[in-house]
Amino acid sequence: MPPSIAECELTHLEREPIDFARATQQHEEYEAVLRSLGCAVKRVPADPSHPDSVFIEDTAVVLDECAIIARPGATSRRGETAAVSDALSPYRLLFPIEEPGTLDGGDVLCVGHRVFVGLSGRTNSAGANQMAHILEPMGFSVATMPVKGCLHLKTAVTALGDDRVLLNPAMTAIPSATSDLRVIEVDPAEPLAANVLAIDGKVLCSASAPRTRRRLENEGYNVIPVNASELAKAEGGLTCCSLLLRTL
Ligand code: CIR
Repeated sequence: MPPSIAECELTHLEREPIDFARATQQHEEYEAVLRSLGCAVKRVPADPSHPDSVFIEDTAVVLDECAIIARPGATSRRGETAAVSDALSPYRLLFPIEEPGTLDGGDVLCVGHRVFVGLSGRTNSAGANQMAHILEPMGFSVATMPVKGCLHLKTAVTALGDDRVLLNPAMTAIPSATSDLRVIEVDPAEPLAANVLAIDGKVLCSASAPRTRRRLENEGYNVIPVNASELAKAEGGLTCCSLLLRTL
């Protein structure tokens, strides 16, 4: 993470000072949780000319079959994808989103072979159509979802691992043709709690969302609270600080 994170993009929040040492410590704790779950963590070098580059999720969508290289909706973030393409190219065949499409990885929710693309301030329908053209021949279904009052689709809904999702119904809606997905709703007092990161049945959840954490535990999930308060000041959540890929 570069110290220039202080100049990050902000859409829904007022700028507040970010304590860089604390942000770095929270990011290291996040990496430690990933390692404790069996992940090998590989870092892409921090680039000071890209203040938001710690939010690597937005630069790509990694599936077992391929990786899509995003074309971020914020022009300040377009240059982030080159280093990520280099890091991913040994592992996956890469397909880039091209102009006029824009797409942030944070707007792409994958549940098995179902892919949902949020139409947000960052991702346009040309980007969503390109996703469909790339992925449908590989056996994926691709559908769009609305995004209201938040930055990305995955601020509003994330996958829990099986056919379940954690969702804030005030920010998005599952397409009716996909009503077989099982939905757990966030506690209404915690509107930003839907951004959780599920890894093999364990769920990383923001430490600032204890009520939603209890809801998940009541459903049988093993929840790991993670403190990401400094990155939250940059509108980052738990999914956005990593790209998960299975080594095949
Ligand atoms: C941005 O506005 O692009 C960054 N400040 C935050 C990006 C967070 N990314 C994500 O939730 N996937």
